[in-house]
Amino acid sequence: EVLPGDPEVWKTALKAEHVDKEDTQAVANSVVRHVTTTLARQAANLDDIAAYQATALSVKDQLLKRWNETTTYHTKHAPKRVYYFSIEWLMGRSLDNAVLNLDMRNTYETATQKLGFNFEDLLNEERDAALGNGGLGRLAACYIDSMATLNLPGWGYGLRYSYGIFKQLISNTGEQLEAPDPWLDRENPWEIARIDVSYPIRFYGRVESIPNTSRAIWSGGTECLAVAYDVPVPGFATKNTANLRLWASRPIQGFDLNSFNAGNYEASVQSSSDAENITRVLYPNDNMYAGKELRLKQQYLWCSASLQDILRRYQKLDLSWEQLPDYVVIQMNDTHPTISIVELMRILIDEEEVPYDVAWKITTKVFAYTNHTVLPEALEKWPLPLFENLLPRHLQLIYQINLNFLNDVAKRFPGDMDRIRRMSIIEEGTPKFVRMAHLAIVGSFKVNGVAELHSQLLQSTIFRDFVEFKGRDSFTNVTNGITPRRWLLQCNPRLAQLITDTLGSEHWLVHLKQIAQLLPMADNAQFRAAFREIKNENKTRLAEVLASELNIQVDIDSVFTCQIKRLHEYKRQTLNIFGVILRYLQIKKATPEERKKFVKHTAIFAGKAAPGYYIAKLVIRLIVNVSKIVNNDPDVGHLLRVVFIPDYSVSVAEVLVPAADVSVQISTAGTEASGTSNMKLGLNGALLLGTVDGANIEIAEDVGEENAFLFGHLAADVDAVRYANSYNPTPLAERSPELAEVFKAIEANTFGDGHIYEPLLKPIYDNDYYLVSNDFGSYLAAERLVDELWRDQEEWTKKSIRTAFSMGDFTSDRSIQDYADSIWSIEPDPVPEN
Ligand code: OX2
Repeated sequence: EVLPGDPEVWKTALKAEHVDKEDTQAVANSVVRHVTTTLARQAANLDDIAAYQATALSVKDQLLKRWNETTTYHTKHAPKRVYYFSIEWLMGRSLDNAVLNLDMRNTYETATQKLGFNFEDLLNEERDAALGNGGLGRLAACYIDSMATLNLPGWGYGLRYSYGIFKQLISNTGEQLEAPDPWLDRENPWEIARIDVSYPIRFYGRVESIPNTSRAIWSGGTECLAVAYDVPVPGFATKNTANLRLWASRPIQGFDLNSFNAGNYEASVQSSSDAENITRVLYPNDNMYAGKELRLKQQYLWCSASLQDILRRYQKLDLSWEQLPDYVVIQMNDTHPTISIVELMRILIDEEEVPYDVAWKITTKVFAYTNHTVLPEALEKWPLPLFENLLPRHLQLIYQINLNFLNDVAKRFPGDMDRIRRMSIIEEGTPKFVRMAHLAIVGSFKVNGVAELHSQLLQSTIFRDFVEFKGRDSFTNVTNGITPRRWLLQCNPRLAQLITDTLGSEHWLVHLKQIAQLLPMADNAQFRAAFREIKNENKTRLAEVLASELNIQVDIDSVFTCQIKRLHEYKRQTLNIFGVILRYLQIKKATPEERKKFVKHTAIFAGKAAPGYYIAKLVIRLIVNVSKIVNNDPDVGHLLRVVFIPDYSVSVAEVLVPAADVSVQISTAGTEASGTSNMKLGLNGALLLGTVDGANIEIAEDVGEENAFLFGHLAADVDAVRYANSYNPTPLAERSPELAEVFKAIEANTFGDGHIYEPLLKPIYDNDYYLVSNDFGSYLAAERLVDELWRDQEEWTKKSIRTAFSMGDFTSDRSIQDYADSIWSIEPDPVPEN
């Protein structure tokens, strides 16, 4: 490398910057340097917040060195790269994860201790980066961790929302209230603002076609800037550091000087605050399409900026556009980034003067699309008038893409008008709609689902026509995974240590399959005792939090059942809480002698409801009000506790996951595409209580069905039951006498005014779309098996050990390797260690 100025001075300076992994003093020096200079604070008035910030900044220095080396190396080497486009990145906290991945946790712990701080306390000062709703956003976070760890050249692209997912408060009456999440208020030590990396983004305006070409000029409308913020993401035990580039919207000019000079101050700043508003807040819907113009603006700003960035990088290689797919692959996390297919066409055709057919060939070799849901209410389709107004040139291109596509369909299936209508990217009607999933499939070379069953369902139901047209090879499955660094090493350090000690090395953290070697330990009484002791310690830690934060006393000898996920009808928190109510009624009815036979239960719930999702909010209300009655009923004693933990987040999950005995995964079969809390909980030894749905199926296969509690109707039977429920409903008491008893208790005001819950109960009486009543009986039977097994703690622990050590396939490293091999065709390209 050529160094400007005096190379010796450079070299000495760079060397002085080096911090040895084990050098506690050097780490302390770097923390103190940030205290005194970056933060301008003194030792005397240093609180935990500032100490956390200085520590984080010091760790970021380490990350940036590796980040620089990685980017320099990749720039020189120019490998094919993958770009993961996700509108959500649910990263959680970074400090603990970073020091673990850097192998500097001990050094930082000791250094901060010597400076007078408790490292755990500092970790708790960090605010979660909660730029996501649930599984989809957390998946992206696990995936970038694995991309970095596997030394794959890849970047993530997303949006830097000023406000992440809302903070959930629970009122006295059990209602969810939403408060903003101003996570950037304290400054974010993990990002670097790249004010020099920004791109103009246009909205609205008009289009003029250039005669005798396929080109057009898009002008007018309004413009703003997308500015890059980079978040370095370290791999585990490698120098390789990935980049997560998040865009923030900014006005192109500070304010409108003409209005300002004319004395119209409000108008002069209006357009500037309009621009800033685009990336102001994350849309708080999970698995639910809302159709708001601002959301489409977010999507376009993010996609256009990311593509401009990628193409600028590519152009430095000085190659032809035809070679783009040899250097660039873009994975679309759901349909949210689908507009980037059209944006790449626009840039190639209108700006780079590439002929239409050539541009289409290039584009369709660059994009791949991951679908995460078959739920109709989650599929994005933009009202055409809204779309045309905001992105007029893109709509023209979509018409052209659709025309060519439907011509090809017509050639393959002559006269099949119904098929053409079904497959069209434009849905007819008033208004018309743009179907983003269809556009995503037409513009991608590969489409995948996120678990075996889900991928099969995609191919046999909503995308069936497309499989018939494009061929089976264009469709595949990549089962989701989770990073074992955060979801075992970080959240359950004692279990991680036990594994490392027993295996004799840490390799399992990057080759998770190796934990299967520990399966025979299930039959070792001493190991079981150690394993159980760790689980109990994790339960104790959770119990302390519940006592101090919620004033609820739980018995750590009870079964901790955990259902921790977004509130959604298809996820059926209802089944769980109705089961709890039935248990409560049974305890009430029992004699003191009979009560002794009950297995003690602690039912733990956590999760947010979309602010506009009335039924989901009502379920929270029911859970909270049931918990108030049950937890304070002297008849219940220690037999039952119900806990709703407010404001679920990644960092809350890190406390819950290691403490769970039972993983509650009870969606209606065929509705949960994969699920990922099932993987986190399983890896930490929770037994699966679940339906035959999503990744539950593959988990049960791997852990062995004898170690899991499966129940409920199968996906293949759901439609028929649903049909019977709505067209020929039998009375609830016939479908499920137990559920009828539960409903009666609710209606009799056992948990406060029963009237309130009518909108929740009525649909179950009337047509029960999600099969709650049809699955209740087998759910209760599965719970009885749970209770029976719990009575034999040695047997339970055996199954728990077998569960944990059979989860080797559910690491995101395996998922990412699958993507790299079967979709991206990219190779590891590790930054050389010096
Ligand atoms: C979620 C799915 O509901 C969940 O099953 C899956 O595990 C997760 O994505 C990651 O693949 N929004 N969130 C999801 O799908 C959509 C749409």
